[in-house]
Amino acid sequence: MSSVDEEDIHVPKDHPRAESIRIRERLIEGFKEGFVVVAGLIAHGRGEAFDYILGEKTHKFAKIAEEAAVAALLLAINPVISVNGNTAALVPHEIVQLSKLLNAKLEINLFYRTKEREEAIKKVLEKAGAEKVLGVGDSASATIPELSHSRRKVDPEGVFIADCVMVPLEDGDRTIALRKLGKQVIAIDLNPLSRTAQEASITIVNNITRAIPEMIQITQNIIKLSANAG
Ligand code: PTJ
Repeated sequence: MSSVDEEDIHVPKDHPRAESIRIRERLIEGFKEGFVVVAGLIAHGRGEAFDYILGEKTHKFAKIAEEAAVAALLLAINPVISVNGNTAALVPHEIVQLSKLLNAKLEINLFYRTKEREEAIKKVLEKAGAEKVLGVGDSASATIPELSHSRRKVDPEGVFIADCVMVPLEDGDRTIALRKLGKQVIAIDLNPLSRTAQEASITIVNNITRAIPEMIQITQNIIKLSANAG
């Protein structure tokens, strides 16, 4: 489920690329609603190309990384999931569900930060069930040293004090800066050669539209196992 009503998207069901087109349409809708940036559409095209080459499926290496990421987030004292425009467009319900299961905070962090986009993404997440969204307006009052762009602004209750941060679909600078601060960084990035993918502590080379639902499943399995063991 996305923030966009699937009924509004007229993709013929029998189209051989129907799923890919539907996913693309979510970005377009997010763009029309003002919370996805033009560069987000370009980034999606790059992701699509890698996904196509990788066979549009979850590889074993991705599944292992997803399991490691869930374990790291469950073991963290202050886990945070960072959300940008593309993530909000592609997996709003799933990212909220995962944050609740993992007891991880949700923080908006944008490369192209504007008040309007922050508010729009906050609304998308709240509509998807989020109770608290960090990083909006004046609450992003702390700063990550060494970063000159808007991603340096973080929430003192969130990324600033986090020991483990998941950063889906990011550019590399912040990952490097967060690692220098001693934080564990989990990347979701279809480009295994990107600086984010190369610099993160754990890199999930998979489409976020598959990775997050799979991480939900992995978390639910772990919770069930520990309930049975306890
Ligand atoms: O919403 P903002 O202002 O924070 O801006 C977001 C973008 C995505 C524009 C910004 O973070 C950016 O410019 O990112 P990059 O540097 O283009 O990196 C995005 C990475 O995500 C690229 O390596 C893409 O291959 C990858 N990617 C794109 N779509 C997906 C993806 N990885 C996983 N799943 C996808 N669906």
